Amino acid sequence: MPDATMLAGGRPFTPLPTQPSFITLSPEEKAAGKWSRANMQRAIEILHRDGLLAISGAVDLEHVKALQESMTATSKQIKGSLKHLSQYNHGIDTNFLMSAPLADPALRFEDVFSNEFVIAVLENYLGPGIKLNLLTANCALANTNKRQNVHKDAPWLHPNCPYLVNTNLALSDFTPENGSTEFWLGSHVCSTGHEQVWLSHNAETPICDVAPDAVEERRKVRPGAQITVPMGTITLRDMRTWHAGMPNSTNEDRIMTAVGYAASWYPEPESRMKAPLSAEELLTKRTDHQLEFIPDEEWLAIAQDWDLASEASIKLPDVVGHRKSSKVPAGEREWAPLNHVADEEKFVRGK
Ligand SMILES: O=C(O)CCC(=O)C(=O)O
Repeated sequence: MPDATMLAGGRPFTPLPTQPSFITLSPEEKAAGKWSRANMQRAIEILHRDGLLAISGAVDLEHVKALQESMTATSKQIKGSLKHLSQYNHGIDTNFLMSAPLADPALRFEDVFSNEFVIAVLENYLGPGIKLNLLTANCALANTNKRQNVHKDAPWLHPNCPYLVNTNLALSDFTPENGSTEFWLGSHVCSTGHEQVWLSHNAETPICDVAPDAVEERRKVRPGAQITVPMGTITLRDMRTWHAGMPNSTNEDRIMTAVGYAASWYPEPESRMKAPLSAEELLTKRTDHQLEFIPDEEWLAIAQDWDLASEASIKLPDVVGHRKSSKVPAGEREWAPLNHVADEEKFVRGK
């Protein structure tokens, strides 16, 4: 926790943290497969306050090691094939998206891809009936020196309440040296389209980036910081929370898996994220989903192709608020979050 400072009259005042707050599962919770009431309350309080929660002890470390070995070998293969900036995330050659080995039954771990503790927290934070809608992984490449802009994973006008949560499993110790993510805790609460960058005054939707002046204002209140979390930590991130991928100055790729969930009321995407058929039983075991299960051979052919410029590549799910009006299905035109941004209020930056 940050140091306490003194208020007038000698009362201590502890500033809000800039590092994630942890909950460590107790042996009793693990044996019961169920949170204690007190830890559930703590988890929900942390998520509402910070937009980020770290859980330790929820995943078997042998599973983490096995995934790290497999995915590090895959990241090396991917690196050999990268030619264009469109193959990196956000066009910065520091970080790319990958898929976890979901078609390999030996690596399809229930505590990673359908974790009962994670799901129980999200059924309270997002509300009952959550849907698994996102399966990715992030690789912060070894020996890199560029950072991403501060952004939200929301190139759309997002609802002003918890609506999507991404859950990341750290496959190694994450430190500022190896490119641990920079998080701006608490930014999920005060954030609207007014803080996002728009490419023109008449653009229908903003892009992910947070406007630089909004970043500087937020720095005065609660600055961003690169997190330090041990291997095997699961972080739950409200998708509105500002963050950035950072350079990795070590010789080892830094990888985390990602499983994302949507609130039950979140609209059906026009195109769902694809997943291998052999993983359907596991991925639908505890929650509903917004995935399209396809034969494993078809999935394997595209699973590591994240080129934004390619039609054939695997794609993130599209979002109703991101579609051109002509493509919004009937009945969904009422997509209108509270944070309407008038054209003249938009922070505009060209490409
Ligand atoms: O890998 C990370 O640390 C985060 C990367 C990120 O935010 C992104 O690529 O959008």
